[in-house]
Amino acid sequence: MDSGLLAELATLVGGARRITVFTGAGISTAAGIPDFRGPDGLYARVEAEYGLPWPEAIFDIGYFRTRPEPFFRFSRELFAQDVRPTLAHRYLATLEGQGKAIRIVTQNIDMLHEKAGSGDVLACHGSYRTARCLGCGRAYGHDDFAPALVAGTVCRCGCGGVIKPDIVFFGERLPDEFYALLEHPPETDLLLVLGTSLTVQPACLFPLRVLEEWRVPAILVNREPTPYDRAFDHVVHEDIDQVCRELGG
Ligand code: CNA
Repeated sequence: MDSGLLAELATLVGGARRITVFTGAGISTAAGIPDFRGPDGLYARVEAEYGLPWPEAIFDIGYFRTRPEPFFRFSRELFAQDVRPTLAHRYLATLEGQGKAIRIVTQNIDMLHEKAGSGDVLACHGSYRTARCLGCGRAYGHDDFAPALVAGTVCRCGCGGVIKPDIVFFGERLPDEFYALLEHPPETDLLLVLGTSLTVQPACLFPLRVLEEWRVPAILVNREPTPYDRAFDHVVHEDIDQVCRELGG
């Protein structure tokens, strides 16, 4: 990164007491989890590889009810390997350790922010922490269905129904807490957006609402341009880990 820009970003992060962070799949690609829309992303290959009628069907609730196999095959990619937080996940946890209030809203379902030690994380698209049977409604904890995730097989309840991890699929509502944040974005000194194409609604509206409400400096780090680059004061089209490393992570 250009040294002038680096100095400016370092000053912004160093001077902020409260930082709102919005993350997407790009913060986890260095951990070995493919993103959706990047050049090597999941959507570029799943349609043919998993026999899907359209790429997003893998996370479509209507499609999942008729054919859950592709989703569990994808889940295996996440759980069959030892996925660890990236340098950027750890950097955010370190900032919190320095006494800053770091409020993270993530679109990711991989739970890597929590694994890195961040304490204030809203997974707005849910996670694999809990699950529910689509047949009888029985609730499950992660350990109950983890073996099936590792095996890549469809998780089944005692009643025969499919157990669906509490991930927000296309066609499902986001958690109430997300809509509350959208209405009242947390007070903040700086907005940091990392690794997202900013194309999935309504999640991608969150950083825009933060800016509308608080008019604070905003930094976007994403390899590729997004539809909202112009809303940010600083846009860095580089690797997230590299940027965080240069910032002292
Ligand atoms: P996306 O649409 O796939 O966009 C990811 C963006 O990250 C792309 O624009 C890439 O250019 C960029 N990117 C990838 N790697 C890097 C890197 N190392 N450095 C900088 N930029 C990088 O993903 P979004 O998060 O925007 O879309 C939201 C979806 C993706 C949510 O519903 C997620 O649940 C879902 N998703 C999550 C995961 C995960 O939990 N790790 C993985 C894949 C998809």
